[in-house]
Amino acid sequence: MIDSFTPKQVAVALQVSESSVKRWCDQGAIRTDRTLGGHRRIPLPFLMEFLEATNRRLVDPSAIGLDPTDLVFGHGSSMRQKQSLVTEEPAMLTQFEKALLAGDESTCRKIVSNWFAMHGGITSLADNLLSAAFKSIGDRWQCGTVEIYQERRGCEICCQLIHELRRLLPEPPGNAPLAMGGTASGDQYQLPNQLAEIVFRENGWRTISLGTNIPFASLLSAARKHMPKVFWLSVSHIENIEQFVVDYNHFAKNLPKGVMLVLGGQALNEQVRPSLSYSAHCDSMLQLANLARSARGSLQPKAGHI
Ligand code: B12
Repeated sequence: MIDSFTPKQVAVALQVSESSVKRWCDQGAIRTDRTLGGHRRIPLPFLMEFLEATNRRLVDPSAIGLDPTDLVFGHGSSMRQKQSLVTEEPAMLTQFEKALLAGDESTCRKIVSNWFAMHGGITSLADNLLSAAFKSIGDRWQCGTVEIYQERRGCEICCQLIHELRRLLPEPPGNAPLAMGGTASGDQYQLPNQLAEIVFRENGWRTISLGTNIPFASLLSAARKHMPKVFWLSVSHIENIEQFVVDYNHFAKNLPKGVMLVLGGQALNEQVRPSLSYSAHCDSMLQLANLARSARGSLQPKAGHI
């Protein structure tokens, strides 16, 4: 995976001068590491942070070893193609789905890294690449044109890649607010739960993912023990709706005061949602990221109270 870059590489990737990048490093706009010899090095997560904070995109990702046009078109792609990476996303999605079904982990890794870098974070990767690819795989599984093992192997590959991205994120500060979550009994869906965790982490939260398929009583024990500011519940599958509503609402009612309960997942349709009590519901990881940012902002100590 990608590690860290020199100011010169980053300057070429952003199509700005090297001195601008060095200035941003020295001003703290781009968090920077130093080599033993004192040279500036910019780790990928810090570059991502900068892109997101300043609403910039990589103009030439190949300067930091990423080149989606190579993946989509093969070598020798024209400058015009390089300048319109966003319009190539449908082709990347098709290629990703193919690679997932073929079990081609290395192509999947390249596409995931490129998408992550192009968008400066996990949300678009989750909403526009992973969710879309698995939706199509699910439809093909239903039609019988995809083997069960191909779908499962695709999930294994993605779990692995998400784990690798997680390692790239900076450690949250010890005093950051805590978000905790997981899935309830009968829900075995790992990807959305892992992605929700990374969204919080990427937005400066400490996180505890409890994993999948956990009885509500045990989710409640975890919340009481660790007292998170936010508890996310990812709901992709409900075995018995009536039972779920009873168990869920008991859980929600008994959560310690002050814990914000945030729901998401494709099983929470219009039929189920009105019967549940919660603090917020998000349809996408983009919405969750916005919530994570604003909830964190409202928890920051005010000036003079530090
Ligand atoms: C992979 C998969 C599985 C795997 C999961 C493996 C694993 N280790 O995670 C396994 C094998 C468990 C599985 C089993 C089943 N599956 Co399945 N599965 C899928 C598949 C292909 C992909 C789901 C996925 O992981 N997507 C990737 C995530 C990232 O995307 P997402 O779910 O769209 O989530 C996005 C948003 O909803 C939101 N979001 C999601 N969760 C959360 C949480 C929070 C907090 C927030 C804020 C946002 C959020 O953000 C995400 C990113 O945009 C879907 C197809 C599809 N259309 O999704 C079928 C699908 C969901 N499965 C289906 C079925 C029928 C089943 C089974 C009932 C099959 C069976 N007969 O056994 C079982 C039930 C399992 C169970 N008890 O949990 C059907 C459901 C049909 C329906 N509407 O009822 C689908 C739609 C396939 C299909 N086309 O028929 N499945």
